[in-house]
Parts: sequence; structure tokens; C-alpha cells
Amino acid sequence: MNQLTEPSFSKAEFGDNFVWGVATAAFQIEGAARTDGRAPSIWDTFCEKEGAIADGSDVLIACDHYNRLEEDLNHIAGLGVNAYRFSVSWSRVQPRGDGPWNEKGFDFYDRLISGLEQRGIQAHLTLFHWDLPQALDDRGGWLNDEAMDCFVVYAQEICRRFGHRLASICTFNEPWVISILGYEQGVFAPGIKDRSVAMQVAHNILVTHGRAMRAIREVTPDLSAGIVLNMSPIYPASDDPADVEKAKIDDGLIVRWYMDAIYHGRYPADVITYLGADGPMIKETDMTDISEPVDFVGVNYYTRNFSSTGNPWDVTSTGNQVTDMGWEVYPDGLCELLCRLNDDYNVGKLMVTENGAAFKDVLEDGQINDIERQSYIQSHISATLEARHRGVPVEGYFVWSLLDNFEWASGYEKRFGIIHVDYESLERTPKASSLWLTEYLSGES
Ligand code: GCO
Repeated sequence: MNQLTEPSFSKAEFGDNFVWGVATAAFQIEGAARTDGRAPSIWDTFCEKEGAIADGSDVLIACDHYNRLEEDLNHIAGLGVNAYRFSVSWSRVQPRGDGPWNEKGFDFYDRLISGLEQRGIQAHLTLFHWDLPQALDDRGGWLNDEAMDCFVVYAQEICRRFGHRLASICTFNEPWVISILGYEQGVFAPGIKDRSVAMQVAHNILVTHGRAMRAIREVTPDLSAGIVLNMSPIYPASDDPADVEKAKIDDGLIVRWYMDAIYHGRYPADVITYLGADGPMIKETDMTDISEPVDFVGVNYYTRNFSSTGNPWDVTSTGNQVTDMGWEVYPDGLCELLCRLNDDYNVGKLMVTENGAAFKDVLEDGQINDIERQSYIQSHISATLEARHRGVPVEGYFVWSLLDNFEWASGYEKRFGIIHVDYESLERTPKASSLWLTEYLSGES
């Protein structure tokens, strides 16, 4: 099962304009959490909460990317990718989430974008990858209209300064994770456990997204702008009608809630009924705001899911490989998902904005032979190509992630990087998967 399979695809088949990238997020790699005027985000606060992070870690240093920018840019360029997806730490450029801008924070992203330009690499910027300024959360966060207005101002300022230098901009990364893991399950910041709050946050984020889209277009009408969603195909765990129904609702909560709202301007009726009193309060203009047209949807795909009303699904039962996160390796799910999004929503353009895997790496004689990660990436590139063959306009693929990094509630225990990070010395060591990617992208594989 863990054998490296020969890639059944060639880079040439993707064409010359295909976007090949690696992805990161500010909070997970930058470190320098208290440097040059950056203020805390809700994730800094969450790290201080007893038991919230598996290894009790924080991001005071993380990968120290803030101080090792040039070295990391050289690693990105060395891979041979033509694109880099990164996020901006809002509280670095605007410590309180409103009020004064922090020029030192902007300087960092200016140097980052300049470094990409010098190396001929496209910059794909994400405005919000979960690190809401703590000062805004103190005033009610996503439940407060104020934070929503502040985000629009922040989006415009980023566009004013950097918009003309970007290949794309994304408003929010994974609103499902933000709302459900952060406000219903409470396992991510800010650690709230209330479904009605979670659904209101999910709604408010979509409204904010739509308003920000409009604001971005005012400043930078030619910039490709969209949103990034985490999605998986959901299957019932058995033929039992209760499982079938649950799978339908779970699909509604993770895929249709966002896609129906953005593309059709309404929430799925079955999910609204299911939520009952926990459904969000929707103001008159909200759905029009949410359905502001997007230029692309970014898809973050890692695995598929099974829904069950009984015992939780046993991930080993399919016999497929399982990653260190406990996620089944199922590349066909990516092709299936991309085809379904195209069929159901007629999306103009899709990009796979995150795809990758955590495995336990062994550093031996200065090398990491991460054959399982390499195979994972190959099989998902292959699935992406299959979707293109089936007519789906998927125009980019980004590996998650450039570096091993702070994996949220798992701390530093899970490694997703194609470049290894030694958290003592902060030394970077390219893993076999990254060497393979370089060879593949050079067209010689
Ligand atoms: C995501 C997250 C990443 C995670 C990755 C692995 O967007 O889901 O953006 O930050 O590290 O998904 O769990």
C-alpha cells in the first residue's frame, strides 16, 4: 500500500499556464510574534490556554520565517514553482484591527512580494488565515458588525498597497474551519462551543467576504479575487437511511452552505431546516452581498469523510493508507469533488489551493526519504489532471506546505512540509518529496 507508484501524468499535459505553487500561512510560519509592532491575534491567546495546543507550544519563534525570509524565498525558487500562496497577519499590519497601520508590518510583506518578483514567482495573497486581531475579538469579533467593517477597510488597504503586484487575492481561508472548529467544537481559537454562534459566524464571514469582494474590485478591478474553501466528498457510513440522511446534511454543512450561498445567493433548505433555531439571523441585503461574483474558488483538499449516526467511522476500514493526522489517503476524492463543483455550480475557475499530508519523518544522514508524502502529492496531481481531462477548469495546484510548521491545535507534532524544519536550530532540509517536485517541475521527470 505504501509503495511509490509511478506518476501516470506528465507536467506538459497541464499546459504552460498552469499555476504550480507551494502554500503557507502567516501564523504557522512567521514567528516574530512580538516583533516590530505586531499585536496578538486570537490564536496567540488560544496558545496560552491550558491544554489547547497538544504540545503546549506557541509561535513566538515558529519557523522564524520573518527573520529568514531570503533563505525561504530561495527555497521556494529552488523548487521551480511559479507561484507562492501566503497569508498576511492582520495584527502585524494593523495591530488593533482598526485604527493605525503598522508600517514595519507592511515592510515585511513588501520585501516578501519583492523577493517573489525578483525570482519570477507569482504572489497569491490570503487576507485572513484565522488570525483575527485579539483587540477586535475583545469587541465581539465576527459577531460584531464593527469587525466586519474593519475587514473591508483592511482588504482595501492591502489592495491599495500591493494589489497591482499580486496574481490573486483570497478573502477568507476555510470559513467552515473558522466557524465550526472555532465556535462549535471549540478545538480551534477562540475555543467557543455553541452551534448557533458558529452558524452566525459562518454567515457573518460570508457577508464580510462578499462586501470585501466589492471593495477589492473598487481598488483593483483587474485583480483575480476569490475565496478558499475546505471541502471533501462525504459518504454515508452504511446504507442505513439515517446515515444517508446524515451524509446529506454534512455535505450541506461543508460544501453546499458555502457554494450555494456564493453561487446561488441562498442557503440549502435542508440545512436551514436541520439547524432550526441554531440557524443564523439573515439581514435583507446579506445574500446579495454574499453572492457577489468571484473570479475563482480555491479548494483545500486532504481526504474524504464518512457520516455515521452510530459509532464513529473507522478510518482504517477501507484498507487505504492513513496519514499522521488520521486522514485516509483518497486521491479519487479530489477528482470527484472538482468535477462535482464544476457540474453543480458551473464555476469559472478552480484552483487546488492546499493539498498535502503529514507523515512521521525520519532524518537519517541528513536526509528525509518521505516517500509516502511524495506518493501522496503525485497521486493528487494525477487526480487534478484527470479532472482537467474531464473538462473542469482547475488552473492551479499548491502543495501544503512549503515548510513543516505550527499545525494549529497539534502544535509542532505534525509535519506537513516538503522542507523539514529543525525547531532547535531552525535549519531547513529539503525532503525527498521536494527534490522530486523540483525534478517534476523541471519537466524531466
Ligand atoms: C487549512 C489550513 C492549514 C493546515 C492544513 C493541514 O487551510 O486547513 O489552512 O493551515 O495546516 O490544512 O491541516
